[in-house]
Amino acid sequence: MRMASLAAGIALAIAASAPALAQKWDMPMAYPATNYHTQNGVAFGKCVADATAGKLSIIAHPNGSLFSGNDIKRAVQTGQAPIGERLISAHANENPLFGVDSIPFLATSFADSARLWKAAEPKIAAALARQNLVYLYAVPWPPQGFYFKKPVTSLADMKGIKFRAYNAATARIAALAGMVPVQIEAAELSQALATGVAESFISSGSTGVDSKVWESLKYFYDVQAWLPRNVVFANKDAFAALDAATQAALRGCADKAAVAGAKTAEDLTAGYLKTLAQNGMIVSPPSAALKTDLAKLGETMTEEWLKAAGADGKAIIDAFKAR
Ligand code: PCA
Repeated sequence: MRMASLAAGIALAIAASAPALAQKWDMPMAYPATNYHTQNGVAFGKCVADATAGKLSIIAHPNGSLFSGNDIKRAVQTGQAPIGERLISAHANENPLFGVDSIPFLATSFADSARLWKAAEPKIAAALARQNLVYLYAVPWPPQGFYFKKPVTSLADMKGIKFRAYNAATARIAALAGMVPVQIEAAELSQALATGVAESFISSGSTGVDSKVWESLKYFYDVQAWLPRNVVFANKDAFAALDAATQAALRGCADKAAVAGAKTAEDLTAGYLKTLAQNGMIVSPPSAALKTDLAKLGETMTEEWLKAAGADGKAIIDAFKAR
């Protein structure tokens, strides 16, 4: 008994005198463990553990298991989680700048998405900083296309369909097309489609494959509307409490994760559409009429976004268009 408490006392004294205790950071994430964003986040955590010789380890909690997607950002802001990953455009209601990556038909390729993000990144980081968050890195999803049960050749064909939305832009598309929007996290998408709560949506081939969407839907239109991003951020106080070397390790690994994640996304894009087709979906480009309708919708939504996002928004778009 005495020996045991003595040993415990010594262990405590050693731990307390160590320059910094080994820390574990739980990282809530919203997408499945097999998704490349999650795997990239796990690799980021391993990079941090290696760079800090185990002083900081990051434990990924995929699929909304720790906090559901929509709660992750607030959890990190309030310090309930020290770090997390979230689809940033889902928070465009807090700040229109968070929706810069979801303006229809503005940046539709990986190269353009990278240029747009480069123009937006400092302003996004500053906006997050005002919310008690430290921006670490962002990774794009593949281009967004439409999933439907029946063939759709114009906007008029969409009328009345229940449309799963994941941010303000997708809800706005539903409204402009006369569809009925329902907000649903990716983790609940399969179930929503199976039960008929949703009958259509816009997303990447990645999420279509994750959700085995062919079990409920038949048509994918590769309209390439935009490439939204997941952002990884830390709680400002948790970050500030780290020593300088650990902060630098986080930053360095974040920069690597941004590059690796974007490359993986691009490498996987064609394969996702192939998998959809192999499972019986009809994968095709939009009809000429649908393309025309969508271009108009894109113009409307670009104007609306510029109005909402003000001078900062305009500066980003101008920088993006300047090349
Ligand atoms: N997948 C996520 C966001 C964008 C994407 O491609 C989703 O559908 O929730």
